[in-house]
Amino acid sequence: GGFTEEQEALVKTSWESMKQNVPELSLRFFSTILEIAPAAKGMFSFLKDSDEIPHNNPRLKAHAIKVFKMTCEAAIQLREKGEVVISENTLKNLGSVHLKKGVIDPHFEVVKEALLRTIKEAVGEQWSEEMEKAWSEAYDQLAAAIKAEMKEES
Ligand code: HEM
Ligand code: ISQ
Repeated sequence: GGFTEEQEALVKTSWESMKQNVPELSLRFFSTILEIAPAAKGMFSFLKDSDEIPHNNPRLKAHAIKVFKMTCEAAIQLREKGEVVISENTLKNLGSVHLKKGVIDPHFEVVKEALLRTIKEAVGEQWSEEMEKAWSEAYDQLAAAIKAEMKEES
């Protein structure tokens, strides 16, 4: 079935409440990725010169938040157009960055799991199965677009 207005609203309202706390959210998200897949450490330049996750790295924060924002955008487009549309330049850049860093398909499941866990923790009692499903669907469609571009470029 299509992406409903209700699903779009679940994503939008949870993101609105989460974005009040961007620094903590981005750190939790990133830490959770590395918790699930410690081997992913080597891919991120934020960790180049240290073993610890930097607590105030503006690039880490910006990129982490972009994943949330883009997933939220994807939800809006899924409801409006029935598909995720990303500008050609953005998609080409995302494809080449992830390809160059050595990202492969199973990594996308890791990031998805980390995203969902971070949201669950952040929204507390607001969390529901419907909310999880809405974020999952939006993320899956966004990930599919990036993966397709990576295959195109490889
Ligand atoms: C970089 C988004 C999935 C690992 C980035 C950037 C964005 C982004 C916006 C910054 C690009 C730039 O520098 O111009 C996303 C989105 C994803 C996704 C929206 C899924 C829907 C993944 C996955 C992995 C990953 C599955 C693997 C664990 C990385 C790495 C970088 C990166 C290693 C480079 C960071 C650095 O500067 O060192 N991603 N990403 N991403 N992403 Fe992702
Ligand atoms: C880049 N791509 C996917 C997930 C991320 C999480 C934190 C920082 C950067 C990221």
